[in-house]
Amino acid sequence: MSNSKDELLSKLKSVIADGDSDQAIELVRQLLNLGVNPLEILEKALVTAILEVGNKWVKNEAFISDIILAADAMKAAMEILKPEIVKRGQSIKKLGRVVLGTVEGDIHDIGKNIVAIMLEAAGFEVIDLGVDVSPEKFVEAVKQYQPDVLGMSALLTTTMLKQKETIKALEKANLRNRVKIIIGGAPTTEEWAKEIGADGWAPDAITAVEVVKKLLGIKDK
Ligand code: B1M
Repeated sequence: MSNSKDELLSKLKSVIADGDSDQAIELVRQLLNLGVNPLEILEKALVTAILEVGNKWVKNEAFISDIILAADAMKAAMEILKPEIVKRGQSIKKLGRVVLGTVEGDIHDIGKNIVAIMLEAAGFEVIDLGVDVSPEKFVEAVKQYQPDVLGMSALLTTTMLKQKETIKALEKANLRNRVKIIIGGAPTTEEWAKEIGADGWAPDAITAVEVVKKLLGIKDK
């Protein structure tokens, strides 16, 4: 079992890197049928595949089109994994509502989508605003959905400035104190979060869930 599991994980990683969505879906189904934990599939095959292609791109060993295809295959695989992850973490009572989005000018959504899945699995209601979300749209969403937490993801050093702008826009709209704010994304740091007046920061999706719980005073049983 462990051999075929490892083989399938490695095959899945390479078909995602090759951008083959159909094969990726098929392999995820096979791994789930073998009883492999969906989080293990996510980390060991999906995330490693996209980072490997990304590293090749940085070294001029891959084209941006390769990353786009790999990201599409990863998304197709995630569609199958998501319900499994959420099912395993299901809690009866919703712990709170989180509005989430990638900031304006930024279309990276793989990390944000993983954060959304983990939050849902932990029992939060997640309203995902998608990518390229302007400060105005975040402000409107806080008015409309009245979330407990607002989450902003940014993957570019240029777009992380939009996290700051959004907090300023919330202050201007007198909404800042109505919502806790968590930020994340590869170029962000805890210092940046403090500097812009966010309430929390997380380097990865698992920590994001812990931080959101902490911000809302939710203790694990
Ligand atoms: Co882009 N890209 N990209 N890219 N891309 C990076 C980010 C880059 C670091 C690559 C590099 O040069 N080394 C670089 C940014 C440099 C910088 O600003 N410092 C870069 C660049 C330059 C660009 C373009 C400008 C390239 C171009 O067009 N010339 C362009 C910009 C487009 C735009 O947004 N306007 C661009 C485009 C793209 C693609 C479309 C091809 C594709 C995105 C596809 C998609 O997302 N649908 C892409 C990808 C895939 C990457 C890399 C290779 C991988 C990003 C990723 O998905 N990581 C990336 C290089 C890298 O990171 N090594 C790169 C995996 C993911 C699981 O991790 O997103 O970090 P991550 O999320 C983690 C944590 O950060 C955290 O939890 C997640 C899960 O554990 N987290 C949060 C994330 N959000 C959070 C929110 C939270 C809390 C935690 O609270 C709310």
